[in-house]
Formats: sequence, C-alpha cells, structure tokens
Amino acid sequence: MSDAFEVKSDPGLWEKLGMDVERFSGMPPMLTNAYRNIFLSQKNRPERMAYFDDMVANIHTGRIQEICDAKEGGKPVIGTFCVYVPEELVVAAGGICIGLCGGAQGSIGDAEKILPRNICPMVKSAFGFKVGKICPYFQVVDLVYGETTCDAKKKTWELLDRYVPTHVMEIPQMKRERDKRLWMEEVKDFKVAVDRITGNETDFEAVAGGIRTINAKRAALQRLNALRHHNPSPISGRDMLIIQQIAFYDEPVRFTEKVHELCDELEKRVQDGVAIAPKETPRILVSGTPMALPNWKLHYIIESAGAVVVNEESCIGTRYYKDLIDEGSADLDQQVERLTERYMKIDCSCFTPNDDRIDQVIREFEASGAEGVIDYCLQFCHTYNIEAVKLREACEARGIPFMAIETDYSPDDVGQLQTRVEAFIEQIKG
Ligand code: BJ8
Repeated sequence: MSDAFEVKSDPGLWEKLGMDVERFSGMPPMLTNAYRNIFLSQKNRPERMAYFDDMVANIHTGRIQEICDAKEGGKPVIGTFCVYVPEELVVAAGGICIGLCGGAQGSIGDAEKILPRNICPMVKSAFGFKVGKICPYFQVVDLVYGETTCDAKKKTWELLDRYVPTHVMEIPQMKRERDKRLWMEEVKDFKVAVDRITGNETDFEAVAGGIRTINAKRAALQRLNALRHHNPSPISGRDMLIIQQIAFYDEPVRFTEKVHELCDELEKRVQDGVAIAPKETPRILVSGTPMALPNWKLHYIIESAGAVVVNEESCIGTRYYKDLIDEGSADLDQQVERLTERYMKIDCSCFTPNDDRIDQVIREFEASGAEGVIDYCLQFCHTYNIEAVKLREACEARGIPFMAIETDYSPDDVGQLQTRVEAFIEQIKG
C-alpha cells in the first residue's frame, strides 16, 4: 500500500483556480513522502483507514473538483478558521464549509513578507497560503469567515480581506448573559450572509437538516473517540488526528458514514484484542491549540518514542465534537437559540474565565485512560500559554504527570522535543 499511495496532481484544475502552479507542483510529492513515512509505515492499521488515506490522496484534486462542481451548481463555499463558525447554517443553505487553518511551514515565508514574524504560526501559515496562491481550498471559496478570538487572527483578517472577501464574527470574550445575546446576533448575521450567496432564505426545515447532518458527524466522531479509549487502543493517535483533520474538508454525510464503518471495524478489533500497540504502552492525552493539516509533528514524536496518543482536547479534537445541538426546536428562533447555546459551550482559552476547559481536560483524561497530559501550545498563542499554568496546577493537584510544550511548524526543535517527550514517557513508566 505504502508505495502505491500518491497524493494526486491536477495542474489544469489548479491553473483554473488561479494558483501558482509551478510552485504548488512540488507539494504533492512532499506530502506523499511525509504521509508514507508517518502514516503508512505503521504496522497493523485498521483496514478502513483506506478511505481516509484516499481523502489525503485526493486532497488537491478529487475533493477540489467536487467543491468546484457544487459551486457551479450555486452552492455557497465558505472558508473558516475557527470551530465557532456555525457550519450547520452553511449546510442548511446547501453549501460547503471548509476549515482553512494552516498547518504547514512552507507558506510561513510568504506570510512573513507582510505580517510580523512573532505571531502564531497557524495564522501565518493560512495567510501565506492565500498570498502565495498555494492552496486550492483558499482559491475556491466564495468568502471566508474570520472571528475575533485572538489578536493575531482579528488583525490579520483586515489584511486578508485584500485577497479574498473576509467577513468577521465578533466572538465575545466572556460568557455572561449579555455576551450570549451579542453572540446570538452574530449567529443571525452569519445566517443572513450565507443566505445572501444563495439568494434564498433558509427556513426551519433546512436548518433542522443542517443541524441533523452536523450532529450526526459529531456523534460519529464521539463514537470513534470512545472506541480508541480502550486499552489497548485499536487505532493510533496519528490516525485519529488525520481523521479529525479530514473532518474539516470532507463532505459531512459521506464522512459520517465512513467514520461509522471504521468504528464497526474497531469494535471488532476490541473484541478480538487486536491493537495498534501493546496494553502496557504509555497513554498520552494531548491538550491545547489545534493541529491543522499537515501538522503531525507532536503526534509523530510521541508515538515514535513508544507511547500512544489516546485523546486530543483540541479544536481538531474533542472541542469540535463534544457538544451536540438539541434537535427538538419548535421554530427557527428556537433553533438559532439552541445553536447559540451549543457554540457558547466551546471552551476556547480566548474566554475569561475559562475554568470549564480545565475540568474538561480532567474529565477526558479520566475517560481516555491516559497516563499523562502533554499541553501543546503554538508559539505566540498567549491565551493557551497562560492557561497552561492553571492546567498544570490542576494536573499536579491530582498527581497527573504533566508537560507543557511551546512550538511552531519548523523542524528546528524536533531533536529537543524528542528528548523531552522521551523523558516524560520514562517518568510515566516510573
Ligand atoms: S475556538 S482554539 S479554533 S480560536 S493558536 S490562532 S487562538 S494564537 S486557533 Fe482556535 Fe477557535 Fe479558539 Fe479553537 Fe490564535 Fe492561539 Fe494561534 Fe489559535
């Protein structure tokens, strides 16, 4: 399988999208190599990972073509950078929601020609993808929806708007009643903006459909995450990570079906005692900032050091799917209200206070059978970095081994991280 795997190219399609084709042509071979080394080299992977491997192979071709076809059919295509943007409303309008956060080092240089260097790599990577014309997803969206979660993002949107129409939602920073009211108005405005693209107002039935579709997707991911919590784990952390990353660009109904098929296989593996690593393998919960595609750095380091990642408390992880929306609304107003309530449960560190997140990490630590917490913070993300202080205190008070790391996308600190992670795993082994 490993040698047969190839990330596909389609220069004709990329040309039509206005990309820098010559430069982008180097990307599929690089991704092919990385994917073979990091994912396909694993022994005893679940067979149903084949679908997700295929999604990676088609990341710059087949899936892009599907999105182009939908767009030609008048469906809105909206790019987002945060799990606060309510994708239910995009799906309700028949549209497609694509996560555009950047996880690659290759676009950072493009961004740094314009943006300051000392800001979050996720923001720089995404911005660089657009200005360098090296991301087909950025090229295909009708518009992007940013938010005011952190300073790096909210100020970058002002510049991004020069390259692609950029709307901004105001995310409150506290969770009082008045903040919830503000957020509800933002959700309503978002619905209007999406509907404006189609020219039709989405009604109660359509919104109910959007909520059902995305609830089903989140429920499938919950089922999958619960299955990997078995000890020994039937699936590796890096395979879980790639699935959670694909959740941000795949078609949601098909994705849900494929996640359930994988879950069926994992259930069988659990019954038969088939695992990705032996029972005594140290189990790590990773918490913190999201890991956008193709950021696999920390998972690869942890699992290469002989541990297994059993949970991601992250927006590309449980923060994305832990909460569903009540489907029993009587009318559109109630739907919007319930949608708003669900989104206000997201415990991003941009909020103050945000103690719910600390409690959530502890709950997930217990549910996953983890033996240590590695808190992952992208460089210059002040809110997660400072919140790590409280998380450390909560872990230490319970005798939970804890390590905080701050890193970016460059390979420069890999050796140092390997040494630290190996020492942490030794500590867990006692
Ligand atoms: S809800 S975590 S997706 S904001 S890591 S860009 S915060 S400096 S990504 Fe996030 Fe929404 Fe919160 Fe989730 Fe800024 Fe921090 Fe960078 Fe971040």
